Amino acid sequence: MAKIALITGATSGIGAACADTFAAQGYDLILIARRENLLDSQAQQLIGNYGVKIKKLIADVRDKENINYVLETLPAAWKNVNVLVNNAGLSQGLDPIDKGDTEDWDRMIDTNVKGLLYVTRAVAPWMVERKQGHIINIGSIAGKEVYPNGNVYCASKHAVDALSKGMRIDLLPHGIKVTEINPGMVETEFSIVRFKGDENRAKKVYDGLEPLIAQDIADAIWYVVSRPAHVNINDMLIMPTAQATGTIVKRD
Ligand code: NDP
Ligand code: 8X3
Repeated sequence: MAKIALITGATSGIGAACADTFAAQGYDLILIARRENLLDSQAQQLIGNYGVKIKKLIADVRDKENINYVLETLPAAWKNVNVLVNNAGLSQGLDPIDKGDTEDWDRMIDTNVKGLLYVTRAVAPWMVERKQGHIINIGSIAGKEVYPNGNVYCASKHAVDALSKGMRIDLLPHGIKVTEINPGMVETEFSIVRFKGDENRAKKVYDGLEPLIAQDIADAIWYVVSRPAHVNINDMLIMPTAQATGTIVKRD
C-alpha cells in the first residue's frame, strides 16, 4: 500500500513542488487549497504523470469547522497519513507597525498560525494512534530573525518556530518526527500575494540576485523525509547563496 502525504497550500510554489516530488516517489496525496481550478488541473497532471491516487480538499485552513469536517469525513484508509506538510501560508503587506492594516494582520495570523494548528489538531491524533508519522512545518528566515516592517509576518513565523519545538516535545512519546523547514527568499507567488497583485513590486524583490526556487525546498523536504527511522532533522535554514540574512543580500 502506498504511503500518504497531506500537503496544505498545494496549488502553488513550495506546496505544488512538494506534491510533485512526493507523487514522483509513489506517495498518494491529500491536497488542500482554496483554488479549485488549479487543484483540479494539478491533480490530473500528477495522476497522469505518476499514477498516484489524489484526494482534493478545497478548503481554507482558517475555517476551523470546515477543516475539521473535510478531514474527519475522509475514508479511514486516507487517514493513514505518513507525512503532513504544513505549508499553506502568506504574507500581506510590508508596513511599519503604526501603519499596518489590521485585516492583513488577521489574515497572516489566522493562516500561518491558526490554520497550521487546526490541520495539525485533526491529523496528529491519527499519527499518535498509529505511533508513526512525520510533520513538516514550513517556517521561514522570518521565524529566526525580525526585519524592518516584517513585524506581524515575522511574529507568525516565530510562532511556527515555537510550535514546531512544542510539537516535537509533545509527540516524542509517540515516535512522531517533527521538522521545521525555514527558507529564505524563494521565488513563488509569495511576493505577488504580499503586494496584493502588484507584480512589478514583487519582481523587484528578486532583482539582481538568484533566489531559491520551490523545487529547492521540496528537495530538502524529501531529504528530511527519506532519512532512516532513527534520524530526525529538527530544523533546516535554507538560503539563496546571495542572501546572508533576512535583509543582507548581494545584488549584481
Ligand atoms: P505561494 O503563494 O506560491 O503558495 C501559497 C500556497 O498556500 C498556495 O497554494 C495557496 O493556495 C495556499 N494558501 C494560502 N492561504 C491559504 C488558506 N487560507 N487555506 C488554504 N491554502 C492556502 O507561496 P510559497 O509557496 O512561497 O509559500 C509557502 C509557504 O512557504 C508559506 O508558509 C510561506 O510563508 C513560506 N515561505 C515562503 C518563502 C518565500 O520566499 N516564498 C520563504 C519562507 C517561507 P490557494 O490560494 O489556492 O488557497
Ligand atoms: C519569506 C521570506 O524574507 O520575505 O518567509 O520574509 S521573507
